[in-house]
Amino acid sequence: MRLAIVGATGAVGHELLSVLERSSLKFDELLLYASPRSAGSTLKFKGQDLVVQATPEGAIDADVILASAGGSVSKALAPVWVRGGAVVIDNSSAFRYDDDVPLVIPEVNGPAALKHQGIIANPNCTTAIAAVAIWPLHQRYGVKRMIVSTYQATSGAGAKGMQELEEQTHAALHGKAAQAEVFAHPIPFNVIPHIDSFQANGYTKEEMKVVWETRKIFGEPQLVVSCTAVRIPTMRTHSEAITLEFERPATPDEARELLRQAPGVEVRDDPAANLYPMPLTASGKYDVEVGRIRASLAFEGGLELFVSGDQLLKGAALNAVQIAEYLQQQGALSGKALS
Ligand code: A2P
Ligand code: 11C
Repeated sequence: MRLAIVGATGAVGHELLSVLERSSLKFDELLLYASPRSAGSTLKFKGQDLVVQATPEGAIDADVILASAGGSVSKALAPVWVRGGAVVIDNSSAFRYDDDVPLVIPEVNGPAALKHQGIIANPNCTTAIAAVAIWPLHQRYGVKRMIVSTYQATSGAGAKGMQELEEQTHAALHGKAAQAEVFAHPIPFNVIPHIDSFQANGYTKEEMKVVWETRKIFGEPQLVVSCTAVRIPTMRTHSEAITLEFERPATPDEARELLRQAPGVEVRDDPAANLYPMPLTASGKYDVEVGRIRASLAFEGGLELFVSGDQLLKGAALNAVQIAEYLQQQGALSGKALS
C-alpha cells in the first residue's frame, strides 16, 4: 500500500504526518508532495527524514492520496490521480457537492465511503466538528432546525493564517501597525464576521457549507440549517454555539448521557466547576468537546450546546485518516482500488 500526501508542508499536512504516526492504517510507503517551492526539503516521519517532491502534473503512483493543497490543485489533479488508479481523500471543497462523491465523517456515515468513484471528500472543519456531536442527538430526537454561530480559529486559513495572528499580535503589542493580508481585517484583538466569500443571499460561503454539507452527510436534504461564521484570534480550534429544535423532546440529562456513549465526542459539562468546551482544552485532542448542554429557551424540547474541536484534527487531518482506516478495515483498500 503506497500512501501519498499532497500538501504535506502545510498546516493540515503537518497534522496528517502526526496522525499517521499514531494511526492503525497499514501502509508500506509514504510519499510527500507540495509545491515546487518545497521540493527537496525534508519532513520527519517516525524519526526518519522523508524528502518532499514537487507535485507532478500527471498521475502519482500511490494507492491512496490524502490531498490538502487547496481546491484548485484538487480540482485540476484529483481526476488525473483517480485515472492513475488512486483513491483520493480530498480535504478541499472542490468535489464535496458532486452527487457521485461521498462526503464522509466515519462516525456518522462511514458506509457512504464505500460507494466512491475514486474521490471521497472530507467535510469543511466547521461542519465536521458540529456534525459529530449533533448526529447522536439527531438519531434519537430528529433535528428539525439547527442554528449555529461559530468562533473559528486562524488555522482555517492555513499555516499563513496562524502566522498572521502570531506576527500581528506581536506587532500590535509593540505599538507597530500591521497590514492584514490573509484576513479581511486585522485579526488580533478583533472578531471578523466574514469567512470565505459573500454569496447572493447575504450569507458567506463558509456559512452555506455548513448548510449544504450537514444535509448531505446526514442524508437529510430538507434539514433547516442556518449559520453565522466568525473568525476569532485563536490558533487551531473552532468553537460553535448550536441551537437545536427536535421532532421529539430532549432533556439535557438524557442528551449528556447519549453523548457520553458517542464516538468522537467528549462531554465536558460541569458549569459549577467551570468545566466547558474551550479552544485551550480542545486543541490537540482527537475528540470534539461538547458542553453547556441546556434546555432551549427558544424551542420547547430543544437544546442549546457549545462545542470546541481541533480544526486541524477532526476538522481535517484526523477525519481524512479515519476515512482511510475505515476503508482498510472494510477491505476496500487492497492495492490499486479501482484498477
Ligand atoms: P508549499 O509549502 O510548498 O507552498 P496551507 O493550507 O497550510 O497554506 O498549506 C498548503 C499546502 O499546499 C502546502 O503544503 C503547499 O506547499 C501546498 N501547495 C500550495 N500550492 C500548491 C501547488 N500548486 N501544487 C502543490 N502543492 C501546493
Ligand atoms: C475556515 N472552514 O475556517 C474554513 C477552512 O472548506 O475545507 C476549511 C475550508 C474548507 O476558514
